[in-house]
Amino acid sequence: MFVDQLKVYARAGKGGDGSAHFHRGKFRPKGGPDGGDGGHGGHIVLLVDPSTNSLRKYFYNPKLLAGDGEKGKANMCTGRSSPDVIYKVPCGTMISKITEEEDPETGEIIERYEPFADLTEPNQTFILCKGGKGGKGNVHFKTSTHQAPREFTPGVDGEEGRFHFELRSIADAGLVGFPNAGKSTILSKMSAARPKIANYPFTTLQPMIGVIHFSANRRGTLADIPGLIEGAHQNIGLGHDFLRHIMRCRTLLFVVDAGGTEGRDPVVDLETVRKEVSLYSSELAKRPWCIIANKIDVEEAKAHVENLKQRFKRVKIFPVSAQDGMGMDKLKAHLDKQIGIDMEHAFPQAES
Ligand SMILES: Nc1nc2c(ncn2[C@@H]2O[C@H](COP(=O)(O)OP(=O)(O)OP(=O)(O)O)[C@@H](O)[C@H]2O)c(=O)[nH]1
Ligand SMILES: [Mg+2]
Repeated sequence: MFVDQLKVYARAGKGGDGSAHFHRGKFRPKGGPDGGDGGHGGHIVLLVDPSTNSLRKYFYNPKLLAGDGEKGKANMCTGRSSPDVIYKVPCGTMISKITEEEDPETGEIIERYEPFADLTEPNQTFILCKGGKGGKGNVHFKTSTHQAPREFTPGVDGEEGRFHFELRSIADAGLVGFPNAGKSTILSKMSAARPKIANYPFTTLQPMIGVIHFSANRRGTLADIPGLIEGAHQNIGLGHDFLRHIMRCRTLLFVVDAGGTEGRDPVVDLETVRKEVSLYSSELAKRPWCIIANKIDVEEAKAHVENLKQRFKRVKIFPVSAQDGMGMDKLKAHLDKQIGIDMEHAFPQAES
C-alpha cells in the first residue's frame, strides 16, 4: 500500500502548574512559600528521514501526542519537563493545517487546508506543535507586604491541531546514472521537455520533469536527474541534492552509456551508481528499477550489453539508442505498464 496523503491529529504536552507550597520544617513551622515552577510540556517534532518513502505508519496511528510537564514541587524544585516526541516523515512531505469553517450558505462545516510546511531536506526538523510552558510557583509572588502568597500560575496548554500530510513525488519515474549517460536525451525523446544536452558532465543541474503521453488518455511523468558520481552519498559532486530528488521518484531507470564512449565499463558504472544509491538509503535501493543501456548505435555496445545481461540477470534491460530511436518503443511500452495512469479515471473527487 502506498499511502501518500492522510490527516493526523497532534497535541503537544501541557505545561505543569506552578506549586503553591509552603516550607514546613521542625523548627520553622511557618516557613515561607517554596512552591517551584511547573515543567514544560513536550513539543511534537517532525524529522525528515531519508530512509523512508511512505506515510504508512501514520495511517495506522494518526495521533501524535507528547507528554505533559510535571507540576512544580516543594523546596523551589521545578517539575520535570516532558521530552519532545520525534516523528519521522519522508522527504517531500507537505504539511497543511486543517481549519474548520461554516459555509455561510449551507451552514455545513467545511475544512480548509492552509500550507504549513514543506519538508524536503534530509534530517530537517520542524516543530509541528509547541509544548506549553510550565506555570510559576508561589515563591515568585512573595513581596515584603505579601509574605504568604497562595498564588501560582497554571501550566499553559500545548498547541494542538489537525494536519494534512501529503507526500509529493516529483515524478513517477526518475532517470538515474553517471553524467553523460544520455539521461537528458532520453527525456527529450520521450516527452515535450527540452533539457539541455551536451557532451560534458553535469549538463543537468536541476531535475527536469517531462510528461510522457502513452496514448490519448494515458500518461506518466519522468524526471531527468543530474548525474551521480562515485562518492555521491558523501555529497561529492552535489550528490546529496541529486539523491534527494531521486528519493522523490517511485520507479528508478538506471541509464548507462553502453557504448563505453568515455572508455569506461558500463557494468562498473552501474555497480558504482547502485552502490551510491544504496549507501544513501537502503529503502531507495529496494525501489523498483530497470536498466536502460543507451548508445547502442556505437559499435562496442553489443559486447557491453551482453556483459550487463550476464551481471544483472534478474533485472530488465532495455538496450536503446536515444539518439537514433532504436529500442525506444519497447521502453515506452514498459513504462506505460509501470507508471501509466489513465487520466480519465485517475483522480476520483478528492476527499476534503
Ligand atoms: N552515440 C550516442 N550518443 C548519445 C546518445 N544519447 C545521448 N548521446 C550523447 O551523449 C552526450 C550526453 O548526453 P546527455 O543527454 O546530455 O547526458 P546526461 O546523462 O543528461 O548528462 P548530465 O546531464 O551531464 O548528467 C551528448 O553528447 C549526447 O548527444 C545515443 O543514443 N548515442
Ligand atoms: Mg543531463
